[in-house]
Amino acid sequence: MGKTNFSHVCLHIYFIFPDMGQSQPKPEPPNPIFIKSWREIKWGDNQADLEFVKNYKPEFDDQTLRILLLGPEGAGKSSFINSVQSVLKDRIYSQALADSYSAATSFTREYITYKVHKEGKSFYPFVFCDIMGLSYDEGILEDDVKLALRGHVKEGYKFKPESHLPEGDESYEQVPKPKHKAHVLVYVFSADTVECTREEFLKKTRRIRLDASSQNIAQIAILTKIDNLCPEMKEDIKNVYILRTMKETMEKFSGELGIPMNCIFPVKNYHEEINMNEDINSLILSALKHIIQRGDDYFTFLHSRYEPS
Ligand SMILES: Nc1nc2c(ncn2[C@@H]2O[C@H](COP(=O)(O)OP(=O)(O)OP(=O)(O)O)[C@@H](O)[C@H]2O)c(=O)[nH]1
Ligand SMILES: [Mg+2]
Repeated sequence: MGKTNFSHVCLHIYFIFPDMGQSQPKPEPPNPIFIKSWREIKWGDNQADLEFVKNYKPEFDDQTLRILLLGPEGAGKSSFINSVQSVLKDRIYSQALADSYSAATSFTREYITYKVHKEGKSFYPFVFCDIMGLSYDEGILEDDVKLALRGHVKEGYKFKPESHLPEGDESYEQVPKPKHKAHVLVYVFSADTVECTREEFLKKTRRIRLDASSQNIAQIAILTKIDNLCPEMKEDIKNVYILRTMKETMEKFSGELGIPMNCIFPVKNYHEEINMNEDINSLILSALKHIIQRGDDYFTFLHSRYEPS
């Protein structure tokens, strides 16, 4: 009794001043919200990308890039078409009807091709084909997507979830012209539901992907609704390439559909805004530029193929 217990005193001091003595490196939290920026984007500086799109001309005369959008019901396909038009017109534009009611069934049912107006009587050399949404049980049939890719579906055809467009139907194009075939297939998925995409649905999409690949059609994916992914993104979409959750979502999507990461582009569509926003434009233009470049590569491929005489 009365003796000072040295180790007891040290322990006491340690609890009061835990950092005393040699400083320990602080361990990283296991799942940091932010990571190192991994894709370069010049926020708000859109002039170069805008010029690229405005000056784009296919090398081979008379060609128009046909961009077919495919994705789940309510993923934002029609909204993406509107967003592209808005960026190019520099004002909110909504030609393709988007639905704000529910995503239970596809709002877009017809096969509609949207030209993008440039100035005067001229149009951009690319068009967007909006089709009915894909679903694991209803929605557009896999066979109808394959027909659309090959240019067999005539403008205005109303897709039926119960039966595919039969050969001989008045909406069936017997001998499609090359310009009616899809040159780029764009998968449109909503970033906030990628996690819960059902296996049946993924299988269907993978089969379509294989079919498109067998025809060498260029393929790109866009992930919409990034603003719904997490509060940090809602606050500022410039966080897109530093948020861990966004990268993980893209990696998951890439793994499940076999689409390389450098073909996946996160976007936020214009859906509630009444004014243009340069950051939203940056992401839309980044996606659009890559869609055009991929499509153009496909044109080059078509023209450089060896044709036995
Ligand atoms: N928060 C948010 N909502 C979006 C975004 N894009 C689209 N939406 C909303 O999502 C809903 C569905 O959008 P649509 O463009 O109609 O989707 P769709 O893929 O064309 O749907 P279907 O034609 O039914 O297959 C609408 O209420 C849009 O306003 C986005 O980037 N962020
Ligand atoms: Mg639609």
